[in-house]
Amino acid sequence: MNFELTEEQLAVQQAAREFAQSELLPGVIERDETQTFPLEQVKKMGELGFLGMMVDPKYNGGGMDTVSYVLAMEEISKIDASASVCMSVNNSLVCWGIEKYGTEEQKQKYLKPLATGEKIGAFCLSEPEAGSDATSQQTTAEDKGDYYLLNGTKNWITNGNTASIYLVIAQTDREKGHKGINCLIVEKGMDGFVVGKKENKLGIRGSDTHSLMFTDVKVPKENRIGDDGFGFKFAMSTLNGGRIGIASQALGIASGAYELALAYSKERKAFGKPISQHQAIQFKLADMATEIEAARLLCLKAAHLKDQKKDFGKASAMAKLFASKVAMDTTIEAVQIHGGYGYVKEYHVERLMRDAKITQIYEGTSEIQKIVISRELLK
Ligand code: COS
Repeated sequence: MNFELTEEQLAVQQAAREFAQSELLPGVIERDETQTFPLEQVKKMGELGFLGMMVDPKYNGGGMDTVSYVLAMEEISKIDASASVCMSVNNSLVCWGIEKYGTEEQKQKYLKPLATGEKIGAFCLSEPEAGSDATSQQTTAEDKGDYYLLNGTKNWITNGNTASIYLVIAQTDREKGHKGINCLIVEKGMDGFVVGKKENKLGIRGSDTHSLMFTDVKVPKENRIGDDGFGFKFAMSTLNGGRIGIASQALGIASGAYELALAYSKERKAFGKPISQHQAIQFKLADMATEIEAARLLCLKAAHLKDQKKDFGKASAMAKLFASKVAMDTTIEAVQIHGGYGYVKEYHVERLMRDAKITQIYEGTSEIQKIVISRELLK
């Protein structure tokens, strides 16, 4: 077992840290307030290779390992979780899904521009009536010979308007249950595809979350990923990897809040000394740092298993379950340490606290993670 990062991994971490400080920090409060997607910043993330980090260089990706991805996700998420969710979805749901299960033609056509960030991807599983219960898809993809006729509505889709390539999960044969579900690659601009309203959210307010409507959209058969009926397994397998991204996002939100609280505690004086000299604050800092370290190790373990091509479903669910709780607990304590200043926008921690909550909800709620983990334990 080796806990040392390689020089390459350290360089990725440093590059992400510098990018977050110089490009994401300016304007992050305004973007949150005005619900503005960080378009320019995401474009630069693409140029720096942060949107297709693990994709094979032959498809224009960075060819990096998942450990590097975790490190970069943590650094970006410390500053701007709205930018990092775009990064997570593009990398670990859309790029990974197409690279692992797509045809060579799909990789040439869709993966290449996704890996550079020239195009952004979205993953469309959730529906008004299907979130945790992902098999009860109401969206239908009727088999019409050489194309599918897609009808239905998807909800809470990250990158909903910014994306131009969408992985849409839909039911083809209801009698076959989850074995009758397919995943189709849908392009923006296809007739009958409309981007619906933008959600006004508690946190990650800069991210671009929309509903999507499909009315008689003709999707060519060659846009189906995998064999007929593979769509549900595709979604589950892809989400296993996506959860490493969201766990790392939660880790970054937590460590960002902790770093702010630590710095503030050394400056702020109360009862004649910096508050960091009061045991009440020291104990909070000790708990935060310990829990963050544990969350980081779970994220890195899941990433390591994935890099070793070993089963990582349980590890990624554990990482997400734990890191998202740490994000919530740490950000609440960071606000507490900041006192009144923590409750106003300029000090960032209130935003991080709002951003933390979604990590316990999307890509599988904490309750779903417990189902995934306990099923593995009881196998
Ligand atoms: N990884 C790989 N395959 C998986 C899997 C996983 N994590 N979970 C389930 N599968 C496979 C099963 O092996 C099964 O395959 P077989 O029919 O060949 O045995 C198939 O998928 C159906 O699984 P299952 O019968 O367990 O389905 P359930 O309806 O009981 O649902 C849960 C399982 C709850 C785990 C699943 O619906 C889920 O993960 N839901 C949350 C989805 C989610 O994250 N939503 C958020 C939206 S994305 S922001």
